[in-house]
Amino acid sequence: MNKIKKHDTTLFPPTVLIVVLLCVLTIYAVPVYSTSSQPPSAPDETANNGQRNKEMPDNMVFVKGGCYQMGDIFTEEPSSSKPVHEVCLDDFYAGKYEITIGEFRNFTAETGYKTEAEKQDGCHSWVGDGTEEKIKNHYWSNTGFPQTDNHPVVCISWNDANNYIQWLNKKEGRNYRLLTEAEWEYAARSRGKNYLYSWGTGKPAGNIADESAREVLSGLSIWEGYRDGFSYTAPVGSFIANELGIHDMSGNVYEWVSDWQEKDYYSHSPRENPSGGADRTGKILRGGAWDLQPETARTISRYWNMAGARAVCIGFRIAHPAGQN
Ligand SMILES: [Ca+2]
Repeated sequence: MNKIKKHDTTLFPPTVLIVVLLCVLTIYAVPVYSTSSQPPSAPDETANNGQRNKEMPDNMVFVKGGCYQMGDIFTEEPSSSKPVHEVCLDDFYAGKYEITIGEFRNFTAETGYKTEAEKQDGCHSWVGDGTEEKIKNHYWSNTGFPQTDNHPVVCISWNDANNYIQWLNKKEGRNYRLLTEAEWEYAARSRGKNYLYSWGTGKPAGNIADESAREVLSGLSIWEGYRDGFSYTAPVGSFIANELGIHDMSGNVYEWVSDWQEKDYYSHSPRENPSGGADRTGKILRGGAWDLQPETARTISRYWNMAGARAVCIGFRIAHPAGQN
């Protein structure tokens, strides 16, 4: 187990370490909090315009492709986010929001689909103020904390997310998919800018583990002094969008991407449209969550879990290739 550092360099309390182990299973990188970041690239307000397909739904944001330096450009710390390497991407669309409970409910109502949490032994959840356990009767619409149809759906495995997408494609006649990991980071950094969090270089503007969360879960490691007002998940779009118009990439819920994980993948991944490693034991997650240490929400932080894993911190966002309906 890697040492997990928070910003004061002390280790997390044991309870939080357990949460990370259960909720995330494997710390794939060594998250190191840093307030230092390089100055952002000069904004180019027109660079993302002009090629949107008018038939795409409004909740899909066009992202013009390009090349950027993927990985941990902020520290010298060895991690799976090294080495920094150039990646070039085609145009694509990214969901403006994480998939909501209301959207997922449409899927289950129409198909009778049961998630892996429902069919098996539940969903990793919080118990009391600082312990996490897999609770058998916890699943996407019964998570143990308040949710509305506008909240991001959680307790969703990668397999569940994939099944939702296949249903949506059949229903709408499109080619939705998950973002690749490289697309996710490119979009979270507003087309590859040097942003440590998706909100850019300003003060935090997302639902992360904060003072509000610690009021109900005292064992959390939080962003000290920050209060986002949400103890659990927040309705999607509660915070300002990034420069591309995409909400909640840093924080709220971890987002499954399409890539399989692979040790040292960044050392040999292809430059053009990388689509993931060869080790089919786990899928990559990005963006951190409402209940995890704030550094998990960094744009360059990488984690993975089994494709069947589910937890109250895990949901997903959809994507679509450009040039197709
Ligand atoms: Ca919060």
